[in-house]
Amino acid sequence: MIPARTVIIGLGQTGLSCVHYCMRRGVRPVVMDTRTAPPGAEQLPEGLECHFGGLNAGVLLNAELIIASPGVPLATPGLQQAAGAGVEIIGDVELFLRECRAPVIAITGSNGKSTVTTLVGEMAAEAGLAVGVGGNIGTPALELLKEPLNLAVLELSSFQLETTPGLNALAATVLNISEDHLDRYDSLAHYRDTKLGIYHGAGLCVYNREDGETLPPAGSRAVSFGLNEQDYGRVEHQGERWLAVHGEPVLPVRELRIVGAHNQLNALAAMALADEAGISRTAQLAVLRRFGGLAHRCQFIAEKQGVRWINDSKATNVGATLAAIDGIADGLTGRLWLIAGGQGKGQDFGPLVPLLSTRIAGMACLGQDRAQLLELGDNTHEVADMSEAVSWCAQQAQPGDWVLLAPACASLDMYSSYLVRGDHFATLVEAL
Ligand code: UMA
Ligand code: ADP
Repeated sequence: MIPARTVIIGLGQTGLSCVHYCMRRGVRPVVMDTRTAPPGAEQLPEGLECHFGGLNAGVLLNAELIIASPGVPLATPGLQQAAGAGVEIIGDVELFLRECRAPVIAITGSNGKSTVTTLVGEMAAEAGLAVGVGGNIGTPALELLKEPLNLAVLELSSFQLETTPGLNALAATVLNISEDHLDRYDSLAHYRDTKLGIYHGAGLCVYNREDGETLPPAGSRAVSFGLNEQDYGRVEHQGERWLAVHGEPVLPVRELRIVGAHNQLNALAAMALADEAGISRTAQLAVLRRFGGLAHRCQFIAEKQGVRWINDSKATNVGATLAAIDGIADGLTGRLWLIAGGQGKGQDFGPLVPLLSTRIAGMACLGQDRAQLLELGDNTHEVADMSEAVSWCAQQAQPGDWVLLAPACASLDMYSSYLVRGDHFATLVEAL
């Protein structure tokens, strides 16, 4: 039941999906956004009460239910005040769960979420299930209610988990924890604890035994994935390395199209989740054999004058950039040129320093936080924008070298999303 006095905060994709959901249930919500001209305003139904340019504390205090978009922290003073006065505040995912009758597989982590979410979704479809895939990956969860489902696969950000108290997933995973979103959380521990909320009420917790920060609470029913033989892991078999389940080899790593140890972990996590949903191994392996990876994740763009150009625009934190560099290492014989920069979100870029003196020949630094990157080594170079970054790398690189866009930063200072950033890079490379 949606109460009559419902307030929706945020007019992005999530907020709009919540407005439509309420309207379909006969409730006309009040809409607020802290921005003066929020992007979805033109798509609102006529005559809704709207407050833009800030939150209206009086209306919030009088609400029966507040639905907050992920971009709005619960720590926002107006929300704190309303929560203090006993007003219920939830997010779109909680609203979805209250209506969804299908079991839910829930996926979070600093990196690899979209890859694992897509793998599990494709495995379920391959097994013939009516599966809905949504959440942080791009389709707001409420959109999934439009079709009858027998499984929902949700990618959840820490922002969404803040407002999802009743998850109770069939199986849930925290893939890994590394620094991200420290402009929103006061510490890494706070960010991690928010992510670990995904295990709340889960039938099975799938954790990364290589990363102690992903451990579920004591007493949980749990299984792990990692690179040794245990649970979901790897073994040597017939002279090569295989993915394995409880020590039994199931697929030679060579047959995976996604590369790098991080993607082997992603595949293992996906298998663990899919097993809990009763998806056959045959369906799982068919997907693992054909899935070539998502766009903007270590995506090969072009070879120009013997130089390979790779787009990993989705690397929006340092952990992802490190994984991308590791992932492509096997095929690289020449030097590596990196393009990085954008919004650093309060991260420590220190982990890039050892790479600048070993594996990275030079780094073009752009965007809002480029000064922090420039000071990491002698082989950094300031550029004004992506166009200059691509030209500089093209001048430096010799045949056999690779150029990688893996910015370790969000794109929002220069682009509307990482997708637009990656597309711009690809266009510039194609034009070389
Ligand atoms: N904003 C305001 N004031 C408001 C409301 C929003 O300034 O009152 C700003 C936010 O700070 C943010 C932007 O508007 O910069 C968008 O926020 P939003 O909550 O309206 O976002 P949506 O368009 O609803 O998209 C959200 C997710 N975005 C965020 O969490 C910021 C999308 O994840 C997700 O795909 C979508 O819901 C559907 O579920 C994107 C993302 O960047 C990919 N996620 C972060 C990440 O992956 O690192 C968490
Ligand atoms: P997310 O949805 O969490 O951002 P993606 O699957 O879109 O994750 O991958 C984003 C980037 O993170 C990739 O381009 C890659 O560089 C890196 N990455 C992917 N999987 C992992 C992993 N398991 N561990 C560390 N980094 C990863």
